[in-house]
Amino acid sequence: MVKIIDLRSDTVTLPTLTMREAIMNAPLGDDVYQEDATVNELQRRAARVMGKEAALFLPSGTMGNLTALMAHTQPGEEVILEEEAHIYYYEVGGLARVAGLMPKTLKGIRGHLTAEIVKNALRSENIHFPETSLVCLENTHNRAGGTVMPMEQLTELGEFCRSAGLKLHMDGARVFNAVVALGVEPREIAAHVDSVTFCLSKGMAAPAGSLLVGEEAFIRKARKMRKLLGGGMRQAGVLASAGLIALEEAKERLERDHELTKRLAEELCEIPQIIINPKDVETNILVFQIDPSWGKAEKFTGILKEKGVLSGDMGPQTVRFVTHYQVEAEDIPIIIKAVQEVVESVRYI
Ligand code: TLP
Repeated sequence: MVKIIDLRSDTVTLPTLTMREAIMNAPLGDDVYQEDATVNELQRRAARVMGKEAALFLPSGTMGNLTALMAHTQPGEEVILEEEAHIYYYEVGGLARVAGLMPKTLKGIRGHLTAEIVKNALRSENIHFPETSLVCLENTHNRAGGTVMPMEQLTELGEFCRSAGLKLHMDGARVFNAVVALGVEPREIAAHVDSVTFCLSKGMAAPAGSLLVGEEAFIRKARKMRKLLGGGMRQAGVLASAGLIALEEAKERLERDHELTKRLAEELCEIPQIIINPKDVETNILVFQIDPSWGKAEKFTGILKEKGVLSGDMGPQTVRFVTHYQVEAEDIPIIIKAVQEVVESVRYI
């Protein structure tokens, strides 16, 4: 049987053996009463790791972001986001439909906003304008290709938002990839923002769950918003137990994922019709272009799938490969060979 190599996303990761054991043995309770010892422990740990006062466990990154938006704002306010931010692009418009917010999108540098970009977009006080109350960042940035926000840029933006009275939320679904790539502590990143969401279910390999961290009063509000959204889970320690393991185990694994992605990029750039600069690859997401003379990304991913490699198309010419726990070093030559065959196959079609 041919092994399927799934590069569609790091969300496809399966839990490790230690996680499965932890799930079996987790002390449980009703988390809506805040009586699940494992959830409480995970929340304490997440807050400590991020250097914030409190944390809240949620079923998904999408709900974590929406909960944060609702806890930071009032309906009718304006929120500033990068134009390809996951919150804007991939969260079903929840910010408008559910939170009642008006998005203002700005183009970042490799997905990342700067203090200057935000400053130039702010409008003066005027009876005609909505209140702008929140700025959202994404670190690492998914659609930009797993790019890491440079620390200096983050520091400046954090300072600017504080001085302008704007709250700053980070969609840190893959913030641990940024931590590993930058060689910093998570709290050094979190220190510049009011809140961060991070996912346990991507490169961290837990089956489900995200955390939202911030100040105590903010998290209290967020807990109510999570309930409103239907995210108050009961014996959620079943999931949180795997999350606790993820926090301990993930760092080494993410480092390896980044190395594999780099190797993939270095080999892919040798293949005619594939446009990628390996220097642009910073973490576990690899975004590349297919030369239009070859055909469309959709055709490329379709033929690649027949060869046992699953990937995603992100635009007419854009393909995404994501490495993760279930991708092995020995898969790299298999992936490269499959891509070579796909590129060459077109001549015969
Ligand atoms: N991203 C998924 C898809 O939704 C596109 C993926 O395969 O990459 N923020 C960022 C930056 C994300 O990449 C994702 C998931 C989320 C939030 C949402 O997390 P979940 O899937 O847990 O709701």
